[in-house]
Amino acid sequence: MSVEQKVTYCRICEPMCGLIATVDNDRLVSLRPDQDHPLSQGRACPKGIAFTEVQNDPDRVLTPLRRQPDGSFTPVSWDAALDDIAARLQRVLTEFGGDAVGQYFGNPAAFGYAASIWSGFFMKRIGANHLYSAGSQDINSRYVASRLLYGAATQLPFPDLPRTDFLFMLGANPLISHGSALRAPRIRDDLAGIVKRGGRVVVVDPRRTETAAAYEHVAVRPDSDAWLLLSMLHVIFAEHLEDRRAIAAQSTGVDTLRALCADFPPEDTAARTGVPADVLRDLARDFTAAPTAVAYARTGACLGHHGTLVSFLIDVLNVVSGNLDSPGGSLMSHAVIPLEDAGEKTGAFDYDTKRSRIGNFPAVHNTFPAAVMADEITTPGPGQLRALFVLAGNPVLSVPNSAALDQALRDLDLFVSLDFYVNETNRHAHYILPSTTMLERDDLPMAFAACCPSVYIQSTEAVVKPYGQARQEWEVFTDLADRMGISMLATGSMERLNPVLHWLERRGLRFTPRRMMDLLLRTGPYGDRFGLRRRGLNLKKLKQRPHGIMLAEHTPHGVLAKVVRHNGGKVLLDPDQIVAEIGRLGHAPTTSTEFPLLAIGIRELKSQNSWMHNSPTLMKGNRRHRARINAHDARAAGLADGGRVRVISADGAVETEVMITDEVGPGTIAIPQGWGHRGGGWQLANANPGVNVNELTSNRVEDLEVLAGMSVLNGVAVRLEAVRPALDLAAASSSVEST
Ligand SMILES: Nc1nc2c(c(=O)[nH]1)N[C@H]1C(S)=C(S)[C@@H](COP(=O)(O)OP(=O)(O)OC[C@H]3O[C@@H](n4cnc5c(=O)[nH]c(N)nc54)[C@H](O)[C@@H]3O)O[C@H]1N2
Ligand SMILES: Nc1nc2c(c(=O)[nH]1)N[C@H]1C(S)=C(S)[C@@H](COP(=O)(O)OP(=O)(O)OC[C@H]3O[C@@H](n4cnc5c(=O)[nH]c(N)nc54)[C@H](O)[C@@H]3O)O[C@H]1N2
Ligand code: SF4
Ligand SMILES: [Mo]
Repeated sequence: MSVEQKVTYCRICEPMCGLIATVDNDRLVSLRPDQDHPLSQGRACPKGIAFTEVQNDPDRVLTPLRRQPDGSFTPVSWDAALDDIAARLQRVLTEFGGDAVGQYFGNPAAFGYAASIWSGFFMKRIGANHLYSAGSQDINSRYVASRLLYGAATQLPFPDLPRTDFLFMLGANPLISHGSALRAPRIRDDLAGIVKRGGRVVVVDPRRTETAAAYEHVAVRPDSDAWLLLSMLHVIFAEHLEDRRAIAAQSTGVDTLRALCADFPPEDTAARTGVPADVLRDLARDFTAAPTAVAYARTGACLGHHGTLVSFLIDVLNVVSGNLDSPGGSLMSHAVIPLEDAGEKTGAFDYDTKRSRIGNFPAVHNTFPAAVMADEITTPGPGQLRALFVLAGNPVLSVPNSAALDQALRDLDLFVSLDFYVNETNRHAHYILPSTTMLERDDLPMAFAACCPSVYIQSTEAVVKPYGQARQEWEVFTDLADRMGISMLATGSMERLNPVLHWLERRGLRFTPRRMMDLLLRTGPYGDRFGLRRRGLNLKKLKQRPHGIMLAEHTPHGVLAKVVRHNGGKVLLDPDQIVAEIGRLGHAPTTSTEFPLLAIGIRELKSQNSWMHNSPTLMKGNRRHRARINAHDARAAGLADGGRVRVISADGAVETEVMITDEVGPGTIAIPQGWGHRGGGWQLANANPGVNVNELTSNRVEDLEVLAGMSVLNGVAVRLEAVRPALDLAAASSSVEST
């Protein structure tokens, strides 16, 4: 076989940029941006290009591994691994039932349709009650806000970037993250375009981030956004700036909301938010006066003590200013493959239909807060978690109080990881099952692809065969079900598909994730309806157009009444949960004399959460873990730039390097997340480990956000201590000895 060029797309993060893979004899040689991709148009970031080094990483896990009593791993055959896992899982199920079994679903799993759907079916089939995901460290609060507002958790409004005149962005840094719950591969150009058209981009962030520095920055104190947004709404209502027609047409409950906002004049909240009242008043006036405007928020809004409320209020701003579901405002998410819609109908995205054993948190999408996972493992009694699958996750670095989880994982009767690295989490697993990379599987866009200002779809085939013995995750779950003598599809949400299953079976065909997606695509809004719509889509047609198909330049607006699932198609502005949450504001002081500063996280351009620190290209240039500290706080703690600091919270302490900067104001410290490596496998990452910021965060039930069980990862109260340089210590001890 000769060298080939294969068209594909990146699935590391949400823009899903187009890539061209150069492949030689089924080995990946390189990746480059796809000039012909309608959305990314020849753009990709360093991570996408460096994925070649992940694909070809000599540290990759390429055979099933079994952990030995001494903690080392030995290669075993797939048959040996799966036979043993099936038998042990069956034993746990027989003795304790599904209440003792669970899965943690990591972030990369959300980028492949097959793994997420099939693992979900498997867990449902065996009645696994302990489902967790990266979502409780990321976006579940946003989902709950949508559930309350629209009755549809997966309805995620997003900014119409190409047409807006005013982007009000809170807790997002898209010049580095490339956008989240938003698919805009050329977001740098989109933001520049707003200003070029005479519009404004305002960034509310405690740190003067790359995005804030490029546009207008409003520096806010960490974890105070709820007060800031309530004050903006206060001004809008008090000064009668609201769009009454839009409010009446689109929503119910405005009177209660207006009354609640009355208690938050900006003069009262300025001390907490750090935003002067006149700045905030001007912001409210300018936002409502702009011809079109949109409020958008991401993780910085979701990871504080009131993440659901903050996400909720962002959408409320869009409603009351007349900018929801309209061009240049916020558009309702719109999927070409209506997977979310199917899930909403079958209860896959339910809220609060059950509660966690530890902490009594409402299930979000049938998952509980990952923060309680450690206690679920170690707390005896009915429902104790004993068998856990971790699918594409590294919760020991990503979940609060990682030390507790790191310890608890050792107690599991069965711990299986599906991954291609030995990381900080699965080093405790009984088995690590080598998974395919994104380039070794076919794919179709999922979830956040529906948050795109244009309607676009692309499919990809695998560009290389699985290396070594790597297998797709969905096949592993099918294999396990076969070994356990169960049909994954027979029950629960799949019942509706039974006639299709039987039809396939009669023809000797197996129902696969791909067939399911084809079915959804063909019966969806752009589908060919099995020939009834001649120009409609099916997977075969997508395959013939590898750069994807642009279906409409602009995502439809004016769809609200159709997509809102409750309340006669109207947005609910005063759900009980939100009224109660506003009542809870203001009680807990976030800092104290013992812990006077607030810590927030940082995402870095050349990291992807915890899993790309083994790429030599991304780690070039003396990259290291450093905390960003204001000169004022550094001086108070006796810290020097380049020196070492000990950051101490009520829950733990980490030691890292000091970087003195005015990016953060006094009282705020910013620490990169995703570091603290000591996985068995990734050697380069281990050699430059950094520290795990989640040793500072809390998994105590009373410290989690109430409505979605979100981990509180921003606004963590800490104090700083100088770590004396080794030289000083030596000098000190020798002086002690000489006296
Ligand atoms: N303090 C703090 N903590 C945070 C955050 C924060 O801002 N601050 N952010 C949070 C956020 S937003 C997220 S999403 C979470 C992420 O948390 P996790 O999802 O738990 O962790 P990741 O670091 O993304 O690790 C993903 C793992 O999946 C593996 N992997 C990659 N691709 C594939 C694949 O195709 N198949 C399989 N089977 N495995 C694969 C990688 O090797 C890696 O081991 O972290 C959260 N934690
Ligand atoms: N290069 C790179 N890209 C990534 C990732 C990565 O690790 N590296 N991770 C991916 C993942 S999993 C996700 S979920 C997305 C996230 O996408 P984004 O949310 O856009 O990413 P962040 O850079 O974490 O932006 C959050 C911002 O919130 C700010 N912030 C912190 N606390 C507060 C607060 O209390 N109030 C306000 N208003 N702001 C606050 C932070 O300073 C930060 O600038 O990025 C994705 N893209
Ligand atoms: S921005 Fe995200 S999707 Fe695009 S190339 Fe980089 S990692 Fe891949
Ligand atoms: Mo995330």
